Amino acid sequence: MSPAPTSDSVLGSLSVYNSYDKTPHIGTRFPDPAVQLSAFLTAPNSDELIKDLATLVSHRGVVFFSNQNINIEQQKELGTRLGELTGKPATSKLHRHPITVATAELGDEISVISSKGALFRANVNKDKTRASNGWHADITFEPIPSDYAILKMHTLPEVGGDTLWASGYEAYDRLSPVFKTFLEGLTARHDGNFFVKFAESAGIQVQDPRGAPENTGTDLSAIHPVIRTNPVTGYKALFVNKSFTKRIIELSSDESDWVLEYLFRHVAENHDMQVRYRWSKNDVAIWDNRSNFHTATHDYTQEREGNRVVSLGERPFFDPKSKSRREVLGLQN
Ligand SMILES: O=C(O)CCC(=O)C(=O)O
Ligand SMILES: [Fe+2]
Repeated sequence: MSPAPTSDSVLGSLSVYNSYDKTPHIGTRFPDPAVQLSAFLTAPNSDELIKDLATLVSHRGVVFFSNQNINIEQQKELGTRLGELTGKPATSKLHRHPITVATAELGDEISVISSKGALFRANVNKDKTRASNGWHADITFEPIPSDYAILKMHTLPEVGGDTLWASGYEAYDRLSPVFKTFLEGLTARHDGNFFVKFAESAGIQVQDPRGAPENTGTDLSAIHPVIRTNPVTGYKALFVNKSFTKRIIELSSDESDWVLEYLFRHVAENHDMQVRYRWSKNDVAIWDNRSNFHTATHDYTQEREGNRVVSLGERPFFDPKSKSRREVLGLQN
């Protein structure tokens, strides 16, 4: 049984705008370019709109807006307010990526996602590895990882360069009850130290601290629960990803490799818990990094570029009393 379309109770004040679900489990789109995020920032009910947007993103995983005029400063403001209005710690600000150079034209709180730039294409597909190796959630190597990310694409190839997202809620919900229980007791090490190696070879300093007092030092690794509770929805999500998660601490290394391999395939191979977005110029995607995964598609040769803001949330936790999305929505397993 698939879920009912996203209800007005989840859309809240955004239900006055036209929107539709891209798939049953993940992705909602506001197709009308008259709906502008920049206008949400100054509307009389601005806080209500932005809080409801954060709630919608947390429920639906990723939300798309068409042809947006939002500028860099506004994108940063939106990134900050999404988390602030949904209760994140006051010390969690916008992330400064370890290899974003402070002198970058747009400042160190913007990641330029570019087909030309070396930074965010570091290690990507240079060995012609499988495309499915790219699945990740942003910066999970940080002790305080991201709540929300906002990406606006301004330069696109005529065709190609789609982005895919997968639901961590649905990934959790599709596991058998005993496997769920087994995973709920476990923690895993996430590692982004390839960025340190990259910084050394490029002769740049690793940013420190990186948007929260806890995100400091040059060992880019952290231990997080394998199943994580999203504090906005209260739902449980799978929280290991192919790019950064290296080891389940409580298992032997062989067991860990085997379980992680299963979980990475579970995310990459269940295309019925994924959504794929074909970008148009100045489209914006906003996603919740706590309970979703995403991956780029390197199938084009023309230029492609966008600007990304990644905000920081809470230290990941697992609440044994939290519920599964399927349980709450009354969907059968
Ligand atoms: O380029 C893309 O499609 C996605 C890049 C990415 O992983 C991100 O913006 O966080
Ligand atoms: Fe990413």
